[in-house]
Amino acid sequence: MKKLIGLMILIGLLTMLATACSGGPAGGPGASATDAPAAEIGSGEVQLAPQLSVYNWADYIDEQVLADYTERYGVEIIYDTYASNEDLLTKLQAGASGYDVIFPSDYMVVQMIELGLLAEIDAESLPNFANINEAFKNPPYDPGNAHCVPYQWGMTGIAYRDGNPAFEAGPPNSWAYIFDKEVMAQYADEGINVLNDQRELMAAALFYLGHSPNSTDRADLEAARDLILQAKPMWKTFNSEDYYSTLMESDEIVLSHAWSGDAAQAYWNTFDEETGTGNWLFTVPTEGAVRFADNVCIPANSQRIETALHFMNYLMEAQVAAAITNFTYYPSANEAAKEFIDPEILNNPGIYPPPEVAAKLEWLTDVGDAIFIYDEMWTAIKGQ
Ligand code: N2P
Repeated sequence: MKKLIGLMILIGLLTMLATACSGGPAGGPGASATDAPAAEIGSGEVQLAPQLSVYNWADYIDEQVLADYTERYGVEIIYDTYASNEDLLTKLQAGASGYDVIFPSDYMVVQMIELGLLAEIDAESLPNFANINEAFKNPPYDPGNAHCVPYQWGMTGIAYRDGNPAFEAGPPNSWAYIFDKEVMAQYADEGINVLNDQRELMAAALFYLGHSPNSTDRADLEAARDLILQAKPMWKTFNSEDYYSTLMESDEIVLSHAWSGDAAQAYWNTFDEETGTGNWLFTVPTEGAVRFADNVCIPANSQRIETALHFMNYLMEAQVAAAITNFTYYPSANEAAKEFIDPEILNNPGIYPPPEVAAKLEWLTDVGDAIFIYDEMWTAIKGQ
C-alpha cells in the first residue's frame, strides 16, 4: 500500500513537472508534448516527451535497443557518447542542459550527487527494478538507489594481441607491461594504448607502485604521475573511446590498457571460424585492478524526467538488458536477463571473473578534495 501511494505521488509530481515543462526543451521542433504518446510505468499512465537525449559510454548499448524503444513508444532518441566519467562531469558542469539519461560509474555517482547534478528517483516505483540482482541494489555509492539504477559492470586490465612473440611466455598480467620501459621495449614499436581516463590510468600506476587505487596522499599521487610520465614516450595513444575498433582490431597496436567488454568485443570481431579463435585476449594484472559498476541516472536539470524514468524502466526489461550484454560483452546487473544472455558470455572468465580474479579487483571510490590533486597530476600527464 505504501508503495502504491508512493507511486501515485511520484506520478502526480511527474505529471505536474511535465505540464510545467511542456513547450520547453521537451518539445522538439515539429512536436509538442501533446503529440507525444502516452505510456505506462507500472499502473500509472505517463505522457512521454517526443524526444529523449541519452548520453552514454562509447559502444555501451546495442543501438537496436534504442530503435526498438522509438518504434514501440514513438520517442525519438538523441544519442551521443563520451570517453570517461570526467568528460561526462565536465559536460554537465559546463551547464550542458538537454541530457536526460546518463551512465556514470560508482565513484562518479558520489561526486555528482554531492554537486547536486542528479535528479532524485524512486527506483522501487519502477516495476522492472525487481529484475535487478539484489547484490547491485542499494550500493554504497547511492544508498537506497535514490538517484540511479544499476546498468552493467566490468573490470579494467590489459588486452593483448594473441600470437605476438612478446606474449608467448605467458599473458602480460602485470602493470609492468604498460609502465616498465625494459618490458615494453619488446613490443612498444608495434603500438601500446592506454585508457584516456584519469582515475583509471592513475589507478593502474598506483596498483603497480603498491598503493591504494584510491590514495589521497600527495606523495603517492606524484609517484604515480612520475611513473606515467617516464612510460609515456613509449605509448602510441591515449584512447578510451574507439580503441578496440580503430587500434586493436585493425592491428595498429599490440597491447592496450582496456575495459573487459571492449577487449571481448575485439576478440569476437576478429573471430575466425577456421582457427576457432579471435586475435585479442584479456588479462587482469596480479598487482590488482579496477572493478566498476555503471548506472543509469537522470541529470537534475533534465526537462523530461518522466520519459527518462520510463526509458530507465525499459532498460531493465530482462530481454532488453540481455540484448545489451549480448552486444557489449559487459555483465548485466539484471538478474532476470541471465536466461537470455548467450552462455558463451556467461561462461567467459574474461567477462565474468572467476573468484581468484574477482579477489584482486577493487572499486574506485570518491577521493573527496584529493580530486584536485588528481586533476593537477592529469594536467601534467596530458600536458607534457
Ligand atoms: C564501454 C565503456 C565501458 C565503461 N566502451 C567503463 N566504465
